[in-house]
Amino acid sequence: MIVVYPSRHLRHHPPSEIFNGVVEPHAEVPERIEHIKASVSNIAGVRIVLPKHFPLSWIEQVHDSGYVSYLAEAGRLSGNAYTYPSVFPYGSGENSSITNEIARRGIYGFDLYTPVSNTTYYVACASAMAALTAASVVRRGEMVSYALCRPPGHHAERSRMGGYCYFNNAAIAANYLSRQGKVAVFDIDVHHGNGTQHIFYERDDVMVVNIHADPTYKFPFFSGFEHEIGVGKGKLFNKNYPIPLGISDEEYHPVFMAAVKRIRESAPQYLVVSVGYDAHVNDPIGGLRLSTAYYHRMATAIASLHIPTVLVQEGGYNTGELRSVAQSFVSGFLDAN
Ligand code: OKP
Ligand code: ZN
Repeated sequence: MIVVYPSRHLRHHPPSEIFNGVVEPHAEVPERIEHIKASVSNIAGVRIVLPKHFPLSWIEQVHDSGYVSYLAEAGRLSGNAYTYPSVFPYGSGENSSITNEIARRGIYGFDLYTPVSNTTYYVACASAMAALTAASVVRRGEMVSYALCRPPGHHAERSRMGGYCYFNNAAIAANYLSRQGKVAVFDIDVHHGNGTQHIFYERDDVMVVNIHADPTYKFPFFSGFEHEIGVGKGKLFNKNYPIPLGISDEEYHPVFMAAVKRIRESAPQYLVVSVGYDAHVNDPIGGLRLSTAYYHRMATAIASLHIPTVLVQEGGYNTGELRSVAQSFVSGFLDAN
């Protein structure tokens, strides 16, 4: 398995996140990817590579160009301090003519978890390039590849950052592969991948299947409900499986297998998996109770689909557990193949 490691992620270290007015240390820390990389590099059959460069047009097919340039410009204005949205977020920045810098921070972001500094654009590009590199490996004929994306991506919409995400790495990979045939995205991060849903909501060439903690109680709160099924020709090409907080392997499994069946039935040529390790029992923010061994079982079931698959890293915040959870997941994939 080729594993793509974007080493520039080490330049990304937001100090804090603000939830409901309270400042907390930022959960999305550099050690996450260092632990995952260290553990998977010990598995026989894994080869670690650096991202290759792809044209920026692959980012701009998924993200609004005003948003992409905002990320670069806001970073230059911030210097090496991180700036946060300073007005209440409203609406979407698509085709926005607003130039005021304070207002723009509210247009192009939807929360206070996702600050911008002068390294943000650069590290977000590298993370997207890692996803594209992994997608190109599968396009060349490998059955599986794994992009250790950081920052993560699945909350980033076409023109808004949020949930620690700037560019939607999984959506960028899926859109790239969609030029070859039908694609499915399977998001198993504990949080709803609202950005991926938003980006493909009107498309029938990329099916999006999401299994996550009920957004009534968990981030992103505003999206991820069962009635969100896509619009226009995208109708029925979006499927959400919200699940109650606190559930463990045996209760999760039937829902997971229903999602797998849905993917099998859509018969995609490629699969992109948004992999979060934050549904694990010891994750500090997830709220579910999956075991380390269950990650092996999930990987086996996904690999049994026999669809060329790009794994894209999203969340997972217990830095003490990430080594064993990643090891369980990746070896599940390799054992099945
Ligand atoms: C990003 B990804 C705890 C609140 C955490 C933000 C969650 C972002 C998750 N202080 N809220 O999907 O793993
Ligand atoms: Zn998550």
